[in-house]
Amino acid sequence: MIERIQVYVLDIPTIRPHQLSVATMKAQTLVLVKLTCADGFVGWGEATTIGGLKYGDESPESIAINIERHLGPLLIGMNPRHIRQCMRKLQQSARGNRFAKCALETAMMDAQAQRLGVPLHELLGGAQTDALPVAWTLASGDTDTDLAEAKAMLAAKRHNIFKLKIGVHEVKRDVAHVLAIKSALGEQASVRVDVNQAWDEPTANYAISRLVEGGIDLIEQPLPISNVAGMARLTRRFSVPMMADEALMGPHDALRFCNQAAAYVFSIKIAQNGGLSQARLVADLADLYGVSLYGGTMLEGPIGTIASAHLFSTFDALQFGTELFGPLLLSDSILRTPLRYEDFCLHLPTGKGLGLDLDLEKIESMSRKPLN
Ligand code: MUC
Ligand code: MG
Repeated sequence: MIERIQVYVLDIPTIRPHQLSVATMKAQTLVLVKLTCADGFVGWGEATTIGGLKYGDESPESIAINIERHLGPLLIGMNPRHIRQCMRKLQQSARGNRFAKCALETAMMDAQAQRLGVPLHELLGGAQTDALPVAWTLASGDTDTDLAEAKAMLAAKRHNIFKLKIGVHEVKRDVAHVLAIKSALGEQASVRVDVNQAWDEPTANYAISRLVEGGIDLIEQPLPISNVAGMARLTRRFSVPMMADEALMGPHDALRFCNQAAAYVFSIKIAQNGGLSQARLVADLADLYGVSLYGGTMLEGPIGTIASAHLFSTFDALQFGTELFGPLLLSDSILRTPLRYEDFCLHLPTGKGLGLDLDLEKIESMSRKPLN
């Protein structure tokens, strides 16, 4: 029986400002869920978003209060082994709230995997790899700083895939910034851009023509999420792949993108899609329609990052790697044993459930009191 659900909200400064077209982050707010079962098993989940309400339609505060007041109580007394039934109850009783639902499903899966004595990925079909390639996002807002950061990452063998956040500045300045970094790094790195919906279609046509010539490998969410037809036109027009990110909020969006051939790649995010099972469904749809996969992040801490890693490790192919670097952007850690980032990859933990060594006292002491 599910006995207790607790929420923790932690504000952790980032190691440097992280500039997206929608927000400049100087801190990240982790929303964590602890689910305690009557048989003694405890599971953890995470529902972290970006920039308050600037990125998505759930804020850390709304997630926390909705879990505490509405979603959590629905699960109290239910059988924690029957995760599908529990998720069905949440779907039937509450609209939206994809991030909150993701945290609860992750916590149930963590507890159930521990109960069965297996790593979480075994509930999702089993890992097909134990090392996931990890991109790093260059988003300091300054070309020289970004380049120095990329060179340091290459030298440390931590990342050789770089995603550049653009869309804040005038398009010519953004294009010059990206091309300067690509030409300095050359073939030793894959350089991609994430526009976070900042362009209209004419701007996208202008910029992407130049980015293709400069050897950029991937264009992420260049247009607003509502412009699916525009994404389809860009996908047809350019040889460089278009990737859908924010536009994918579950299987229905994924199906629309598949039917309209509106992206060549899907960024799979567990929270944005409403949990591990829904994200799995999106990935399966992508496979059916010949869409390639990328493992996305909401810049979560270790819990959301490793939950995502368990799912991504089960994919048949992850053609564009992942960007599971969230914990590395944080200036403090909630783990007693750090995650293993080595040889350009994140290495999957081998323990039961999520397989994390959480510092429970630190989580308790760092959490906001009260939560809002
Ligand atoms: C996004 O839109 O992809 C992921 C990496 C990063 O730097 O920002 C996030 C959000
Ligand atoms: Mg993105």
